[in-house]
Amino acid sequence: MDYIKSHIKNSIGIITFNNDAKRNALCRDMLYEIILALDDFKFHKIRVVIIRANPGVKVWSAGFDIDELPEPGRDPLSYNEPIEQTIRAIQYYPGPVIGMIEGSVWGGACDLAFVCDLLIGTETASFAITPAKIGVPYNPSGVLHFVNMVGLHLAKEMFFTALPINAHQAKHYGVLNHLVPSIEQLEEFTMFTAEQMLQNSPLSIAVIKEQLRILGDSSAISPDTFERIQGLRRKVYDSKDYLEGKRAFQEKRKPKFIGE
Ligand code: YZS
Repeated sequence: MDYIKSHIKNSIGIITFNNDAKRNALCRDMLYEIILALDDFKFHKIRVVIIRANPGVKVWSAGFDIDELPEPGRDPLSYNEPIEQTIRAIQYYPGPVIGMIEGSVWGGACDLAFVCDLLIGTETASFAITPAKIGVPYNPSGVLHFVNMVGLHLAKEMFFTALPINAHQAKHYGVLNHLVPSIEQLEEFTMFTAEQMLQNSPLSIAVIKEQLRILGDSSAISPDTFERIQGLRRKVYDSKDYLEGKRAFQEKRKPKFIGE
């Protein structure tokens, strides 16, 4: 199946998530389709991209496809996992990528949305980061995306509670650049914003975007510290709790975590 639709409208590239039955859970094939669409837009020198879901959805994306999480013993979010490749494809896209958000955004999809250059959403938008709900050891680059976006304290609250922040909180904390009342206005305002960007110098925008990415990632850590973080994360993805989190989701029950 096609997990996404991609087309070009008024010189703007549009990627639409298209697996409503599975709440746009980000399976590997869907992530590869997003990467291919971005590659294709880049090849055609498309200067602004919009990532959206079908109009009227309650869930923008339910996050990483939990059925595809590896069994314990393997890092679920290592550098070359498709979700990480997709996140980098958005960050490295040489032009603005606008996340157009209607509905709830979960886990890895929240990370994917947070690396978009701008987010515009409706009242139904909400954002949750959920590794603690499943027992996943989140990765350092992902954790940094959240700290950069919402600051340390809210990042901690979001990670520790795994509860969503609503559209008004998201606007208040600067996650949403703009909050609009309806899907019609969302489409209109997002296209208007993208068209404004098309008026400006693409080279200047691409270089400023890359500088902001480099500066945003520029908290240096020593190799020793990095290895310590990896060691800590391994304890989690080798754990009984990680296996329990995945099984509980698949069996549609609450997980029983034991801290081992
Ligand atoms: O029962 P069927 O076969 O129709 O399938 C159901 C769900 O099992 C499936 N589905 C998913 N499958 C795999 N991975 C997912 N993330 C996922 N989400 C949903 O889609 C079918 C429809 O789902 P329902 O639950 O019946 O839909 P609904 O009642 O509308 O509820 C929607 C939500 C989004 C509230 C619900 O599906 C949900 O809680 N999904 C999981 C959200 C979540 O916790 N995502 C985080 C995934 N983890 C990550 O992204 C990272 C690895 S991490 O954990 O680190 O953050």
